[in-house]
Amino acid sequence: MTETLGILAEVDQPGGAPSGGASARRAPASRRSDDDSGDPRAQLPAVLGGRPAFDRLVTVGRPNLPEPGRFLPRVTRVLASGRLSNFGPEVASFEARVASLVGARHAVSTCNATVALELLLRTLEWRGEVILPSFTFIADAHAVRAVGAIPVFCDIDPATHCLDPAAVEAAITPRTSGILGVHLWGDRSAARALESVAERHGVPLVFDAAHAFGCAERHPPARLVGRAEVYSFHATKLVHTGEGGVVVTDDASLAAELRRRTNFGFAGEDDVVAVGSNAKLQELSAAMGHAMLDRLDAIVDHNRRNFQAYAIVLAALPGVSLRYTDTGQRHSYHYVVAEVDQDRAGLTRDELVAALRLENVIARRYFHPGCHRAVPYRDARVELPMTEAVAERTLILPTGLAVSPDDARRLAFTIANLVARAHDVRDALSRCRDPRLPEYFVSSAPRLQT
Ligand code: T4K
Repeated sequence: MTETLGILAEVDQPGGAPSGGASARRAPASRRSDDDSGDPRAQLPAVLGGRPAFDRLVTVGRPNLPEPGRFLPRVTRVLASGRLSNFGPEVASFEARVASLVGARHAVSTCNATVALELLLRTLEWRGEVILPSFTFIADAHAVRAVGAIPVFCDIDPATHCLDPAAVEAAITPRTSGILGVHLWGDRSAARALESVAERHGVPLVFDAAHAFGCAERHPPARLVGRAEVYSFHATKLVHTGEGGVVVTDDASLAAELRRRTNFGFAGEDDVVAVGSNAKLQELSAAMGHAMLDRLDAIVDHNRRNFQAYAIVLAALPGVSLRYTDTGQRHSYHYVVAEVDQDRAGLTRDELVAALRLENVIARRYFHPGCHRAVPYRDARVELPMTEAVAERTLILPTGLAVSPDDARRLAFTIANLVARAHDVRDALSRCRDPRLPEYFVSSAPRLQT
């Protein structure tokens, strides 16, 4: 459910808090670009010749960094130990911390989440059809294909952006070997309904939880839903190890089997018992992971303040709404997800993303156009109307430690300013050839093909 009211109620508004996007919409189009008030509402958008809202790049995905004082001593210790990989003590203690934080009995770390997904599906011997969303990162489809299974893309519920349990139920056939759910944007609210469907049909269920670290159900008490979950610790994630991932499960034999497969399938010094890979996390990466976990609460708190700063402004702005699912979850606020209603905003999502690039803001249109439209998968020719509609209107806004709440507020007002001048912005974009525009925007623009 798109609902920002709950979080707005929690907002501790400082003096001079913004009054909302409505006033931004009244910004007079005749104001000069050299207005130095610092309020983006008083300035011409960059696409109309004004100065960019930011003098540095503000981007989705800028990594949160550990505190050097927590990270560097660990690095020194790892170097002194002479143990750099193959199940050293940093990895072991990092896995233990992760397992305890997510409430699972076992955590098996990997070099990234994509490989973790592959190993998991291979270990579970999913060789038939695998039901999964198309509205997710392409890694999910690749993992299914990599183990020789057939991806069956299923539509999402626009309220959660996650698999629609009813659509999943309808997609189950005797050939279904499993369901790969995704807690997109950290939203776990559809997980239990999916679990009911899976149980009713006796189909195994696992989750891609790449976005869900730091997100948990509050009520009822958190427990693992599905047989296993895969988290990503990529640099762009809430907590990261540079590159890395982990499979968590309560199943000891699954964990043992997975661990073997991360190490070439070795059961002993030279006894290979399964087809494996080299998917191990390094000690230095685990050191980074520890230092990031030390910062977890501070990062979530920072993200919450950024989210609130966005929410205050965007709540009053017609046409651009912030997604916030409050179904008794603890959030990480790692993804600031907005939806653009082009009829009300006067701009399409892509136009807004393009205009923001000229303001030195890199917002992303994750996960456009959906896996089912990607070259390797588009032969499937499935009809996913909800996926297509949501993929067309969703954009992700920058957050994390590299973005301050003031930046978030400024960015939200910049969006409000663009929407307030939508007609002029659209017109200027249609003539704009700035190389900073996204390649897809330029190549899809009819004006440049003439
Ligand atoms: N499942 C889901 C649902 C996922 O979202 C992902 C990964 C996976 C599975 C697979 O997990 P891993 O195998 O990666 O562990 C990025 C990430 O590469 C990818 O990990 C992530 N999802 C996805 C959502 O985002 P791109 O193609 O958008 O990356 P890129 O290079 O454009 O970077 C994103 C932004 O971050 C850019 O604006 C630049 C900035 N950035 C990035 C890095 C790596 C930095 O400022 N510094 C950096 O070090 O995929």
